[in-house]
Amino acid sequence: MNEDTQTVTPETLMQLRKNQPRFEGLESGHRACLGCGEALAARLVTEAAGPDVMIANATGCLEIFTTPWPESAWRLPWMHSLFENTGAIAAGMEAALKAQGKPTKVLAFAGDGGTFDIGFQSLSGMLERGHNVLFVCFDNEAYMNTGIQSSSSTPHAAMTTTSPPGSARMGKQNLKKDILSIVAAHHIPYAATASVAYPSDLRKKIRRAMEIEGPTFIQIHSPCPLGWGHDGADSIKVARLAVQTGLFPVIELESREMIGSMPIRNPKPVTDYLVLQQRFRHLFQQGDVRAIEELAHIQALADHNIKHFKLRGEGMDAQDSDGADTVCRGGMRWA
Ligand SMILES: Cc1ncc(C[n+]2csc(CCOP(=O)(O)OP(=O)(O)O)c2C)c(N)n1
Ligand code: SF4
Repeated sequence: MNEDTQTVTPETLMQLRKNQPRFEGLESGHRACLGCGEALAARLVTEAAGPDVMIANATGCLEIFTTPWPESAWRLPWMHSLFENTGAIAAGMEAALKAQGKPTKVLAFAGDGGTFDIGFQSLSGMLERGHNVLFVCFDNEAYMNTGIQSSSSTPHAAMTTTSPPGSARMGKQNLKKDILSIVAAHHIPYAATASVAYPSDLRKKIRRAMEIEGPTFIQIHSPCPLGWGHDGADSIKVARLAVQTGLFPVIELESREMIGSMPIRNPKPVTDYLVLQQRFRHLFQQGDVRAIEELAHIQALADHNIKHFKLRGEGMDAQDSDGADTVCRGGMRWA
């Protein structure tokens, strides 16, 4: 240790840290659509994870809009993996680092198609073998990069190119898969959901998932203006309503036990959320009995979530779905 480092006090270090620019793992100038929830989520995740990570990124929108050859928007070591092997690639990166005496968390990124469906087998293997990997699912509820095909994360009744509404059905017939429970059933130490509408909660969960040794998993609800059919300027509003209606519960599990949830102060009717999105427009056709039944069904799903996860808050709470993250960094209020 030289003389200079000996004179640095903890206070000086703290001040130096405060003066540091915020770390940005994803640079601006990528090619995501206006208001893309996935782009915002990836920026928040890398910001919270810090510079000492490597990323394996499945095929999908995030991979495509950040790396149009020969450019890259990443400021971190980043590797494109296939749809079906992201978990395995991340596990290999982690094992190689460990063998070199540089044990560090590796990040794995995938859309819902690359997590719930096509990448599930290698994700399951990685979790079961206990690799020190944080797997982040950017859940935009369909295969967006190839033209909005339905995935097992697509919510019930949503219109996609492979679940068009018509005389036979009102959009997607099946329910959204409960990936969090499936992942938690691998006995991993930490699994959580988060939303781009609540950046502080999201960052906190990323930091928590990074600290814990072993496989961790975070599912981030990420609106896609193109696939959901809403105005790009409304992405945060739409994401907040998904939480405030109870349709997307924000919860935290440790070893399968629920240890936290974001309370809902005043649950909003699901129609407030659905009506903003063209993928549900068939549910608002005047006089259509099937549409009325589907709306009641979706409301029942939200009510079930609120009851099952005990999401109903009691009075004002700065950290509930109305209070949390109501102020942006610049001091402006979210809509
Ligand atoms: C095995 C395999 N099947 C299909 C494709 C084609 N494909 C590339 S990206 C993509 C959609 C990705 O969807 P998702 O994982 O949900 O991510 P998003 O684009 O929505 O972010 C598909 C189907 C592929 N690359 N590999
Ligand atoms: S299609 Fe959706 S997920 Fe893909 S870049 Fe556009 S807004 Fe983002």
